[in-house]
Parts: sequence; structure tokens; C-alpha cells
Amino acid sequence: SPSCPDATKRRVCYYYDGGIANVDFGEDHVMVPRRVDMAHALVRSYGLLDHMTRLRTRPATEHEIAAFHEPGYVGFLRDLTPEAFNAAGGEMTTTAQKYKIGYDNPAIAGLWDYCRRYAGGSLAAARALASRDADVAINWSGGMHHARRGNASGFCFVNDIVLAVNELLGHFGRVLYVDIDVHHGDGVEAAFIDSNRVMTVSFHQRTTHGFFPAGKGNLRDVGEGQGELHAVNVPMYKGMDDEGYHLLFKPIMEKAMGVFQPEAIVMQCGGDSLSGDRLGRLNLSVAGHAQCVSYMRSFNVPLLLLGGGGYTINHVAACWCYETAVAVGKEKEIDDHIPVHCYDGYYSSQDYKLHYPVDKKRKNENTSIYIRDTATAVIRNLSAIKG
Ligand code: V1S
Ligand code: CA
Ligand code: ZN
Repeated sequence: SPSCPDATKRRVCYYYDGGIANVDFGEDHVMVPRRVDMAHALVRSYGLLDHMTRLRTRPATEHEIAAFHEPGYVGFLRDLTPEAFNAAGGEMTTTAQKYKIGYDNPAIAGLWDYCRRYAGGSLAAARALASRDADVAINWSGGMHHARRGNASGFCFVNDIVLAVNELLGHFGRVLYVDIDVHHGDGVEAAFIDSNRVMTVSFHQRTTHGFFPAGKGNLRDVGEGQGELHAVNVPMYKGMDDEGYHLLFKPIMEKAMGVFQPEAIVMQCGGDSLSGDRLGRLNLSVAGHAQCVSYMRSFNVPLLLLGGGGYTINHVAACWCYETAVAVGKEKEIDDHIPVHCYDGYYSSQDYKLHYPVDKKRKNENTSIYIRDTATAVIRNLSAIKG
């Protein structure tokens, strides 16, 4: 009904840069930047561009990137080419090891330009929220949550999330970061570990048996110093389904919103928590993943939506297109049948449906006791913030 607060129309701005789609991590690599072009092609085919402002911007400058990253690392990234890297001795050199350039984070052609573009998108999106030109801002090519101040990690070179959060902190008192990528958001957590102006919340697959990033994001990791209780970690066993996920997500985020009262929200929407991902072993449906977006949107706080992981590219593109529809409030209107467009052949394995079925045979290794105890423990910690 019009009296319901969620009926408010949101002004949405959307960043897409075709220069990102052609970046190639290499034949064997799992990261495929073209998935963002696939999502964009779907967004356009469904007519969603008519409901958003297209955010066009320049790539981030070296100076903007150096506001978070170490100057030596920034200079190295700027000058890095596959030829120079190989001529210097490749992965084995001390510099490559220091900056973690190699197998996971390859020295690919156009790397610096790629970083500047996805970071520029997240910065422009943050500025659109800060200036109140938009209520929701989207950059599916961002969300590179593992990058550290002085090194690459987990396919992430420049941490656009940290840059965007810092931009928001120039205008808003408190920023909430929510990370639904299947991996722990370690780079963002580390950057704000001792801050009480940023609360970081990551939902992820447990890292205790070597799942990347190994050993990070335990339930007991709650932040340090002034930031104590402002880092929130929700580890999950394999096979988590929509129902179990939301028994954690909704009460935890409701409590976080209540105690922290953020003035802006940044959400990393990694699509590797979806069922059937090449790396992740959770079992969320597109609707279950998008419900997280719709829940955070319902609070009517400036919202920055970013991409992240996602390695079964047809699933990821379908999900980010549907989440774009959620952002503009058109999710009930878009047809489940994928329209004829340049990438439609990629969706044959999901019967050309946006909402492909989850894996019904996969066991949910999260017991109801585990879910209940985890929710209770996290909410107890959050309650202690305003005790
Ligand atoms: N899991 C996993 C995985 N797979 C790969 C990979 C596969 C093919 C390649 F050609 C190159 C790399 N790397 C990893 C993980 C990193 C996962 C990063 C997730 C990123 C994100 O979704 O959260 C955000 C975009 N890397 C590792 O597990 C590291 C190693 C520990 C294992 C492999 N050895 C060779 C290097 C170190
Ligand atoms: Ca996560
Ligand atoms: Zn991930």
C-alpha cells in the first residue's frame, strides 16, 4: 500500500563500463569479467535501463587509489604488464611475492586500466549517494573485497569497497558494510578493524578447512580497540539453503541496523553464494540471494550495491539482473523467461530461466541448532554495543 514505507520509489543510478568486459584473466582462471557485460545485456533487454540514471564517470586516478593503497604497491600495479612481469622472472621474484601477483592474481594485459575503471565506478556511485542524487547506486564490476593496502588477494587488486566507504565517511557518520559473497570479506574487515564508524558484516562459507581466505571470519572475530563488536562474522557450513540463510540474515541485519543506525549501507553481492557455483558450496536461489538486497533496501537508507565473486557466469548474470530489478522495484514485473539477446545461448543449461532451480539433492550441513546458536551468539554481541 502507498502508506507502507517500502512503497517509496528509489532513485537508482547504475554504472557500467564496457571497457571492463574484455579483460581476460587467462583461459584456466575462474574470474570472468565478461559476466558483468552479460548482466548488463540482460538489464538492457529487460528494459531496466529506463528506470535508472546511467552513471558515467572517469576511471579512478592514481591519487584516489593511493588514498588507501601503499604507494609502492600502486606504482607497481600502474607499471605492471605481462611482458615486464615475465621478463623480470614472473611469480618467483620477491616483488611478485610481496605484492601477491601470480596464480590467483595474474599480471594480465590492461590490469591497471581495469582497476581504475571498477574503482572509479564505486567511487562515483558513493558520490551519487553522498550528494543525495540517488537512493541506490549500483556497480556490478566492483566489490573486490580481498585486496589489501599493500597487496593483491583473491582476484582483487584494488579495494574499491574501502575507497567507496571512505568517500561515504566524508559525508555520513556511520557506514554499514554487508557482504553476501561466499568468501569472507577480509580486506574490508581489516581496513576498518578498529573503527566504530564502520560496521562490517560478512556471511560466508567456513574457512576452517582451508576454504579461502583460510582461517578468516570466525564467529569470535569481532573487531579491535574502538572497533570492538563492529566486525560481525557469520560462518556457514556447505549446502546452506534460502530458509536457513534468512534465519540468520534477517534477525542479524535487523539487530545491526537497530544498534548501529547507519546513515549509509554498502552491500557486496558476490554471486558465488548461489547454488551451483564453481567455487562456492552454498545452495541459495536467485530469489534467496536477492531477498538480502530487498531486505537491506527496505530500510530506506542510501544503499550502494556492488558485485564481487561468482564463477558460474550465467547464474551470476541472472542474479545481478534480478537484483537490479529489485533495486528499481520492478522484480514482480520481469518475466522469468530470459529474452532473446546477444548472450541468450549461455542460459540453455538453466532452461532460459532467470530463476534456475537449486540443487535439491545437496545436503544442508547447517543444523537448525547451529543456525539458532549462531544467530543467538551474533545478536548477543550486537546487543552489547548499546548495553
Ligand atoms: N577456491 C578457490 C580458488 N580457485 C582459484 C583459481 C582457480 C583457477 C585459476 F586459474 C586461478 C585461481 N583460486 C582460488 C582461491 C581464491 C578465491 C578468491 C575468491 C574471490 C572472491 O570471490 O571472494 C571475490 C572476487 N585461492 C586459493 O585458494 C589460494 C591458494 C590458496 C590455492 C591455490 N594455490 C595454487 C595458490 C594459493
Ligand atoms: Ca561474505
Ligand atoms: Zn567470493
